[in-house]
Amino acid sequence: MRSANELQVTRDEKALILAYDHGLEHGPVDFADVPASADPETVFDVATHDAVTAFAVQKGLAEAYYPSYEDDVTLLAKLNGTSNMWRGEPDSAVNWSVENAADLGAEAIGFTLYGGSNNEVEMAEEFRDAQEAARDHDMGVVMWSYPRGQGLKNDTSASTIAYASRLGLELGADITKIKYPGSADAMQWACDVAGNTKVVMSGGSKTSDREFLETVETAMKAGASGLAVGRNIFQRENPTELLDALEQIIFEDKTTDEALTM
Ligand code: FBP
Repeated sequence: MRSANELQVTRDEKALILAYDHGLEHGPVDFADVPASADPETVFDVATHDAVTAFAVQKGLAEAYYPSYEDDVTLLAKLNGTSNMWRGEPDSAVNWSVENAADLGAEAIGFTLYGGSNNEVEMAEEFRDAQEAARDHDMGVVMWSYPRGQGLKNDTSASTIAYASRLGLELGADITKIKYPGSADAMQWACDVAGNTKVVMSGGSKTSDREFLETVETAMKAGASGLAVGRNIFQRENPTELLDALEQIIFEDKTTDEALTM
């Protein structure tokens, strides 16, 4: 079985995953502030930045655009996803098979698990099938571990986020993507219980450059292995500048102040 340090989607054991599944998960409203970001080519171009270790998209974008970028972009196939119009208990349709993603050239799969949802059991069983198929194809496995639903009052509490990162280890992810739990101590707890699974922080809604970089710096110092980010990159007019700074913090261990003055 592959070990996490053999992952094609990491650089020096760390990851900066650019996520661009928002057209499905949130809808075009996420592209309103920077209209060019609705054009997949614009964001595929951003994904060619050296700091980006993998680009997470749904099947349709991969089929239509990835062939033009296969030399410059590492594809992470986000297999499941649901639109924001769904009003039921949190759930995620499996839109893409591992076999098809492997044929397209994906190096890893991404899969959302809503622990605590009424649909957790079915989602975990779907994850099992995808995880085992990914092993057969020598692909990395990234879990979007987002507890939410009827079982949870606070889905970003320290104990919930630590549980989220542990689910990734228990169920066989190489990398587990969690929401930032609000403090260095809580992030450290989540990283400590993740064993040898790499933990990456989810970007969340757009914030200022400094606020975002300081949160990433805190997460890295607490034991995170990087970041999986969407809106904080493609909702900026000049995403390259922020990626340059993130590269310094994630891969060169620089502080926010150092990264902003380079
Ligand atoms: P952001 O950095 O924009 O938060 O993207 C990360 C991500 O996990 C995306 O892959 C996904 O579309 C989105 O967040 C889902 O966010 P939520 O379900 O919390 O609205």
